[in-house]
Amino acid sequence: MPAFPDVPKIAFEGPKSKNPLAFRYYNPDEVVEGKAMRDHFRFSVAYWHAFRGTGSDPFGSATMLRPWERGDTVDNAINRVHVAFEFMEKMGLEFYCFHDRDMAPEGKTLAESNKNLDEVVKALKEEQQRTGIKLLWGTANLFSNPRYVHGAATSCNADAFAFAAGQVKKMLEVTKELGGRGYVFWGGREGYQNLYNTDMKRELDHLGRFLHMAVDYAKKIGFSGQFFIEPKPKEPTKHQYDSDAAACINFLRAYGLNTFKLNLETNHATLAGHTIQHEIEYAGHQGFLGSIDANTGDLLLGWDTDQFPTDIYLTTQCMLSILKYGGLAGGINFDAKVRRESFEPVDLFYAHIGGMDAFARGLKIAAAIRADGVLDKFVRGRYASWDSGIGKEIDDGKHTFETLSEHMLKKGDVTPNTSGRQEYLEHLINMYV
Ligand code: XLS
Ligand code: NI
Ligand code: NI
Repeated sequence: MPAFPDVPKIAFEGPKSKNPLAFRYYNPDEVVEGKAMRDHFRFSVAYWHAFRGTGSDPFGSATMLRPWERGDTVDNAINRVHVAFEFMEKMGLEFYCFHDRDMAPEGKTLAESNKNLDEVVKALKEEQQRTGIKLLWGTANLFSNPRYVHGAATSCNADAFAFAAGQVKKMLEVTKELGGRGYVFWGGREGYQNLYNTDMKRELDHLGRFLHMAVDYAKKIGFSGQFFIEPKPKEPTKHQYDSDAAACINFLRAYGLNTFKLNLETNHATLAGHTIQHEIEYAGHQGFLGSIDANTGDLLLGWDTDQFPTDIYLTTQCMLSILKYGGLAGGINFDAKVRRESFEPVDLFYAHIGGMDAFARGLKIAAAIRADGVLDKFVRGRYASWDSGIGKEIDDGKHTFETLSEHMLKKGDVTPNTSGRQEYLEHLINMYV
C-alpha cells in the first residue's frame, strides 16, 4: 500500500507551470556549465527530519500526521524505509543521509542496537538496489542518549568516548556496506557550557584522537568515502568546538587531519555570524569545501530553525561560490524540517520541491552571471594594481619594508582609490535574478 497515494511522480514542467507538485526549474538532465543538474546538486533527504521529525517543540507535543508510524520497533523501522524510498522515488531525490539512531531503535546494549541496525540496513540495501537511490553520507548520533550528557569524544567520562567509538565503528561499516559517498561528524555535544569545569586542551586532544581512530578504521575496512566535519557554533552547547569553517580548518590542520573536508550548513553559518557564502568561500579557497546541508534560518529568530531554503538570492550566492570552486565532493542535503504547523504528509513534497527548485534557479542565475563574467571582470579590475608595477613586485617577493618605504618616500602618496561600487553590483545581480 503506497504511503502517498495521492501524489504522482513529481515531473519537470518548466517555468510556466502553475502546478505546485511539479518542478519549474529542476530538470535533472539539463546541462549547466557542462554538467547535468543532478550531478551539480546530488540532492539528498535528511532522514532525521523528513521521517523522524515529530513536530514537537519545548511547548507542545508531536503534531505530524504520519499514518504509517506504528511505534519504535524494528518492524516499523523497516516499513518506514519503504515509505522513505517511495517518497524519494516520487521526488526524484537520488540520495539520502541518516544517523544510526534515525534508522533503527536503540537497544539496551550496543550489541542489541547494532543488531537492530543490521536488520534495517538489509531493507535499505534492497531498496537501494531496486531504485538506484544512494547514500550520500552516514553519521552516528552521539548526542541524544543521556550517556553523552558531557559530550562523546570530548566527554570527561572515558567510557562515553569508548561507546561513541563503538557506534562510529559500526556506522563506518554500515556506510561502507551501503556504498555511502561520505561520512559526517557533526559535533553534537562536543563543546562546553562553562569553562570552570572544562579542560579544553584535553577535550580537543581527545577529539583529535577520536577522528584519527576513525580514519584508521576506515582504512582498515577499505571505506574510501570522504570524511566531513560539520561546523556549528552553538546549540546544544553554549560553545561548540567546531564553531565555523575557519575554526574547523585550524583544528584539522593542528591535529593532522588534512584529508577531511567540511559539510557546511546555512543556518549554522548564520548562527556563527557569517553567511553561508562566506563559509563556502573560506572553505573553498583553503581546499576544504566538501558538502552542503541546505536550509535557512529566520532573520528574527536566533536559533537553528532548519527551514527549507526558498530564497533565490541565497541559492544564487551558494551556487556562485560552489561553481567557483569546482563543485562538491558531497551534495546538497536538505537538513531542513517542515514547520510543526505543516503536519500533512504532502507538506514534505512541497518543502523539497521548493528547495530543489530554488537551488536549480540559483544554479542557472549563477551560471548566467559567470557566463557574462560581470563579477569576475569587476573583481579583477579592482585588484589591477597587483598585476604590474609595485604590486606585482610585492607578489613576486621582491620587496621588504625598507624598499617599500623607499618607494613611498619617493612617490609621496598612493595612487587614488576607486569606488567599490557595491550598489552598482547589487543592482547588476538583480538583472539576472
Ligand atoms: C544539527 C546538525 C545535524 C547534522 C548531522 O544541527 O545539522 O543534523 O547535520 O548530525
Ligand atoms: Ni546538518
Ligand atoms: Ni543544523
